[in-house]
Amino acid sequence: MLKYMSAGESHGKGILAVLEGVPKGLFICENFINNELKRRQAGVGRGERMNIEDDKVEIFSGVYEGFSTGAPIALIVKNKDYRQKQDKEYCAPRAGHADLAGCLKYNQKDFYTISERASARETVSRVLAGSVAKLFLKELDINVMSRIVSVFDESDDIKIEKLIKKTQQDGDTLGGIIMIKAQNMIAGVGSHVHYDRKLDYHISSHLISVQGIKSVEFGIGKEYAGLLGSKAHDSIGINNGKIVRSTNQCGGIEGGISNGEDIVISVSQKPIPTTKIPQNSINLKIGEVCVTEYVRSDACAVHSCAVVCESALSIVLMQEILRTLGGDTMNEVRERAFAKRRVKDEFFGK
Ligand code: EPS
Repeated sequence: MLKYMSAGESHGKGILAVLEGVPKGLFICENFINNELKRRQAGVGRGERMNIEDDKVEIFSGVYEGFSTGAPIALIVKNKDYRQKQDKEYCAPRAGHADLAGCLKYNQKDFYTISERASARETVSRVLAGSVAKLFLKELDINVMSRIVSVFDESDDIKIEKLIKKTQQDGDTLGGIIMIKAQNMIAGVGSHVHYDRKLDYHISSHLISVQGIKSVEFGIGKEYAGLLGSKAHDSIGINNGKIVRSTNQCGGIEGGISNGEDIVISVSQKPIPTTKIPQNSINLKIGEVCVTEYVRSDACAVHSCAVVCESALSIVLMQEILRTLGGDTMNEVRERAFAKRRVKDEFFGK
């Protein structure tokens, strides 16, 4: 079973990812990981921090001569903007951020340590682990990608860019909708037998845990609610002796199990709570109303979030494929994946 843990604070020494359960013999391509980290840093609307950082992976453990050894893989990105001491007080919580809820949880009046961990800088860890998962999926010919559907009320790329730049100048922030897809998925991953073995249970819980994500939809998602049962589902047919589906409205998962179609998911990201425009708050130390103080942030992180969501989906797919197939080495996993694919491809014989 694959296990993933993240650690690190936004302005601490760095961000870490630990992956336990990676089969032996997976090629861990450092250039690929660094390229994914670069993709996460890019995108219009990003704040000044991205001009400071140049995220690069340090492979700490679990890799020998470029290949996974079967031991836990620890990956580190060191923060350039590492600050040892904070004299400032952080007492005016931002609505929509973890500031207030975190202070109530720990009964503290300064939210510095809360926001340090809640920060979207943590998504570096998702991309570190997600890059390894993507390399694993590529070995099984599964490709994970994403696309920006919309930002605020715009869906045209050029208009989106203009809108983000204008909003950034105005001191406000934006969210949007992202579509994520896994192509050439193996059928039969996940299970209908228990809630916590359903593939969509794992995918949705990972994606909703990405900073700012407020909804996760599979296939046509909430559009289902407005359709008749006779029109809503992807009819089952046969062509040249192979099972075919007319459409993929369900997004590749039925009954918690992958059905072999592409996995298609849409997520929405809320606008970032840190705005240059001051917002109403209260000073937690003195108990009086005040306005929020601006701290450096992004105006829009939808493009970056798309890369993070690809990573989150990849981690879950790797985890659930390994749960279904098992295997100590990549050779074993490849053989079992091939055998699993044959079930659908040769369902009615060759
Ligand atoms: C981020 C790093 C952070 C923020 C942003 C994402 O750096 P800093 O706080 O030093 O500017 O730019 O985090 C948030 C949007 C947030 O809400 O915390 C990153 O590396 O992606």
